[in-house]
Amino acid sequence: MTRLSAITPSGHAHLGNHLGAIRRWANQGRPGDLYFVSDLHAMTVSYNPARLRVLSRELLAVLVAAGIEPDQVFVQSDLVRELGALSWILECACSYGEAARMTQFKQKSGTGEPVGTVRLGLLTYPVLMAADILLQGAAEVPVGDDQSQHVELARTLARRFNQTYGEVFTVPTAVMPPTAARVRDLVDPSRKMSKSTQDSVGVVFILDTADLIHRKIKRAVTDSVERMEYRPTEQPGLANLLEILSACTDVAPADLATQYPTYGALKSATAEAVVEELRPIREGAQSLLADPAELDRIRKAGAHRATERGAHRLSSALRLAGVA
Ligand code: AQP
Repeated sequence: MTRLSAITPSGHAHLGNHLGAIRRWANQGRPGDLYFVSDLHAMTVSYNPARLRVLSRELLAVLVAAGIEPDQVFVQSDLVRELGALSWILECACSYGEAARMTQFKQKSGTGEPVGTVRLGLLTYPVLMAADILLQGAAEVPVGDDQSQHVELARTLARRFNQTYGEVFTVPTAVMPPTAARVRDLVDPSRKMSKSTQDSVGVVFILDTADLIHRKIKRAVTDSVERMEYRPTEQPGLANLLEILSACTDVAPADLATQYPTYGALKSATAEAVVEELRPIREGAQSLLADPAELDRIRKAGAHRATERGAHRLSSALRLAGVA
């Protein structure tokens, strides 16, 4: 049974991506699972093409360096022809109303841009996501609350296609990943650490140097309470640091709070733990990025496998839909 997960190169991968997803993928993934860099999904908002290319490569290197088997990873755009074809078939099986009622579309299209200028891709990308899932025959898609509606759409489209034209697609199920650390921005703990945050001072990137990680964590916002306790609502900055250290050491945040006399001591310990947690990935990713031929080889092999995997589903879907 294949599980399919993705990460979007909307910025550099960060500590939150690592603790909340990548580390789990590497440690708890099963042999048939697939992971991909969803670069096509990064195009629904304004972006820089050269940067997107660099970030996609970097993210592929990070996934492999984190310990995900190279034969389980691929880059989405390497399947652009297959996905483009399947997306069109699925768009023609999807109503405008179904796409327009996606909560994420409503939220992201209501962020100040006049509605007429919102990219059509923002409306249709859940259908592309359905194509990602259905092309690979994924049975399970681990998603957070914000994406479960998209998997529901993929289920609807798979069932509709199967019933209308003929049985081709596995109907996928959204599965809730086990609760993982939700890492918050170090400077503004009211929001989660994000790749696309404009101000990177509060974001620890996986490829940051040890020195930079120390500086960022040292400048993390805490509070003036100066009370060493794990109280996420009253002291969110402090709780974030305790949770990060907990995720790196496997000691409960409340227990950690009793071990450090000052915020400064906690910050030093957290920075040290984060540096060590990220070190093997940073070093592994850097050596892959310094060996473009090897990274290209991994990428090509992944693209070949993923294309082969989906080939019979795509050709059946096209044939049953009356084209090609
Ligand atoms: N701060 C976080 N703490 C824990 N887990 C996180 N994830 C993201 N941020 C945190 C998890 O990383 C995986 C891949 O994320 P994604 O690329 O699908 O997009 P995202 O969740 O929207 O990630 P970002 O970093 O916040 O990117 P932008 O800025 O583009 O929105 C997911 O499993 C996610 O839960």
